[in-house]
Amino acid sequence: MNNVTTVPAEQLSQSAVDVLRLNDLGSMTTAAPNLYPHMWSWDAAFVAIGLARVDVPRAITELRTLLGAQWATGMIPHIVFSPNDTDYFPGYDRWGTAGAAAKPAHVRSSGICQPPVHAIAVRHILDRARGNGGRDAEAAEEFLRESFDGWLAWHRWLATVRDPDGVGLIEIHHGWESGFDNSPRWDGPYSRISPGPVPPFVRRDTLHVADASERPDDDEYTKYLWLVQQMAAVGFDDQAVQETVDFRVRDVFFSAVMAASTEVLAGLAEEIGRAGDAAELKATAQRFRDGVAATVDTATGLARDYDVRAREWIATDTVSGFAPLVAGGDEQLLERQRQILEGPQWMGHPRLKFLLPPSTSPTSPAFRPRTYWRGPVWPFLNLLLGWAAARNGQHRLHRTLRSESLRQLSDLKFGEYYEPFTGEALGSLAQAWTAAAALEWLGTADTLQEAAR
Ligand code: 2M8
Repeated sequence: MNNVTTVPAEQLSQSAVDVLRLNDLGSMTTAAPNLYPHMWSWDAAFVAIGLARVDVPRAITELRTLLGAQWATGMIPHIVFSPNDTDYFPGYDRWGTAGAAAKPAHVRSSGICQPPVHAIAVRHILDRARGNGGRDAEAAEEFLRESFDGWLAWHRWLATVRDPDGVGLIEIHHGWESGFDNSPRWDGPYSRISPGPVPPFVRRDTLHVADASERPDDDEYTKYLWLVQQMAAVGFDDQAVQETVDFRVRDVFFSAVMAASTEVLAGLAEEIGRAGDAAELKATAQRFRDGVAATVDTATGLARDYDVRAREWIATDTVSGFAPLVAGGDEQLLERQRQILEGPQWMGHPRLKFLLPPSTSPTSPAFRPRTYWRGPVWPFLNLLLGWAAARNGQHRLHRTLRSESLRQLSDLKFGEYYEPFTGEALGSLAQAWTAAAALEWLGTADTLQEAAR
């Protein structure tokens, strides 16, 4: 294998495994040791992808734990709180989900969701396990059959409750649901929110990063908590939340993950003889691919979000503009997107340390190289883009993302995010999904890349 790490590949692999062990609470992996001492939904999916490279049964356990927190509606919550006493804020009590009718009584979770990467993770587990054969293969096949209805319910809930008009775009009710918490994408919608009274709070996140300015500010947090309060006030009831919450946005990147993952789930359905479900899922995937493609601004070539409350498009120079590359679809659109992504405003920007897309383009006035979702490079996202590039047959792009990611991750810090120009690891170190990304990149066979040479 032609690895391009600047440390021996075995050392990177071992360090990544060590990070996953450090975060391992037994049946769940914390997103990071101090800053995020609980399980996050889409982090868990990436963690499972990484774990599948080294320990298939443990990868299965990760997804089983997450699915065990599924609400009666089908929603998979964005945080599953660990039983440990931690100083994460807002914790379970502050979420106010204890009285939510749809939450199973034994589950301690938040009341919102995150992008559905999970079926993609199941696919990875199955493929690795089949490669290993024996007990791994048996366990993965069994897990697929056991968990399929849970994933199906999750995708159906998203496709109906979160796309009530059937436009092929997922509506979110909090920036946290996007996973791109304080991205410039949400500045417009948040600027229109005037929070009501929010009980006093003490943040903990700023204690766990070297510099508080890398995190969202207090005004942003007040609005984050206000939205949680609004949802708690109506018991996190889907219909009531939609009618009352101040933040209603169609998130194009979430929708792209939905399209990609639903297509994968359709494939899994076929494998276990669920032809009717497979047909339904394929149609849903197509609806979301179309929905994502329809957001593209023909002038810029980038996809946009849509603010439902303000009835306006949200056009930003953020990496979410490449949602069609994740969703898949029309060849011409994907080719244009790939050219923009590899061009001077993104991966080809002359000041970049590594040829990897920053979360906001360095040419945008909104770009902040050290501030969370406003500019830094996020390794897990590059893994997702790489996976999609391989699926799209864009082997050169896959090869670049892989080799540059492996060089970036050779610092062995497994940063939550990276300063694009210096390559400095920022936010939390020993971030679980970053370690998982390293393992998956290391394991990705070069045959994909050879095919393109
Ligand atoms: C960040 O989000 C959480 C809130 O959900 C936080 O800031 O406390 C985001 O980067 C999100 O995408 C990620 O899943 C989470 C855990 O890594 O951290």
